[in-house]
This record gives sequence, C-alpha cells and structure tokens, in this order.
Amino acid sequence: MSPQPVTPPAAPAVVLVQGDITDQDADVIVNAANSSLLGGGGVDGAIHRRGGPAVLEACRKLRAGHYGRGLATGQAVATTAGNLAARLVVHTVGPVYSPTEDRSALLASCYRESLRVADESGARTVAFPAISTGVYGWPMDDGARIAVETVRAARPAFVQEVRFVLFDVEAYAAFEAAMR
Ligand code: AR6
Repeated sequence: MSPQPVTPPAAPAVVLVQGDITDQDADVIVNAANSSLLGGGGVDGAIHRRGGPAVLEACRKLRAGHYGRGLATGQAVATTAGNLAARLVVHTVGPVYSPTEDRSALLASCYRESLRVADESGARTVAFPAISTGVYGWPMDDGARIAVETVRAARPAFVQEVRFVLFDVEAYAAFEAAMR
C-alpha cells in the first residue's frame, strides 16, 4: 500500500512580483516558448540569453528525441536552467490569441502542465511569466484571470509558492485585479 499523505495537498501561495523573470531565484522558471523550442524573443529570448548555451543544447536534444515535431501548444517540458539561478526551466507553448476562436483551455493547460512538470521535479517555488500576453497577443486582463484561476485550482504535492513575474506596471495591475 502506498503511504497516505497526513494532510491533503493545499493550493500553492500565489505571489506577484514586478520585474524580469530571469532575475528570479525560484526552483523552476517557466518559459513562454514556441513549439520549435529553439528560442525566440520576449521571455524566451531573455531565458536563453541568461541561461546560456546549455539551455539551447538541452532543447536541441529534446527535438532530436521525443519532441521531433516540436512541443504542442498547451504542453510543457523541463530542461536544465544553465546559468540561471533556477534548477530547471519548464518550457511551455501558449496559444496565439484569436478573437474568433476560444483558446482559453489551451492557455489554462500551459499553467496546469507547467505546474505538474515542476511538481514532478520536487520544486517548491515556481516563477511564471504572463504566458501568451506578448507576441501571442492575449489581452492581459483575460490572461491574468486564466493564470490565477488555474493556479488556484491546482493541488501540487511539493510546490508551495507560485510567483507571477510581471514585466510592467500594467501587467502587475491586471494580475492584482485578477487576485481579488
Ligand atoms: N520577464 C518577465 N516578463 C517578460 C519578460 C521578462 N524578461 N520579457 C517579456 N515579458 P512573450 P508570448 C512579458 O512575447 O506572448 C517568443 O518569441 C511580456 O511583456 O515573451 O507567450 C517565443 O519564442 C508579456 O507580458 O511570450 C514565442 O514565439 C509576457 O512576458 C512567442 O514569443 C509574454 O510575452 C511567445 O509569445
């Protein structure tokens, strides 16, 4: 029989920070990647710059193996964090915003799957950017609502703190509103 936890898992604490996610001291930093896993702009560019060549090398290995066709939207996968302060980077691919098609479930999946992968690694603190709200065009208020709702509904075994790292004042305000 597997051992039963003494107390049921709780929702992680949710913390808001304004700043650059690559400055964060967290066990896991989540990357708003694209399906190629081979880098890009925004958060992705910053993570590869600060993480260094080890991150790209690990991503190339994923592409050469199980992820030959890339990472699907809404999924997540971990690599080394290279020179970043984190132990791991969890790469996830947000949906491109569409005004005509509701892709909210895919955006929620990014947060849920990233948290699951982080939790499987035993991480206690996880830093997230506002996935899809940059190049992928998702309206910040709605992106913040989906992020906060999804994380609050999660019951990870190890993760105790989820930190949303917001680049500017507007993003921070949107997440603050979503927390209320
Ligand atoms: N730290 C925290 N937040 C940041 C940082 C940073 N260093 N840089 C940007 N943001 P984006 P997406 C904010 O475009 O919309 C890439 O090219 C930014 O202001 O990084 O999911 C990938 O390769 C915005 O609010 O990610 C993909 O092709 C949020 O982070 C594509 O962009 C997300 O912006 C993914 O687009």
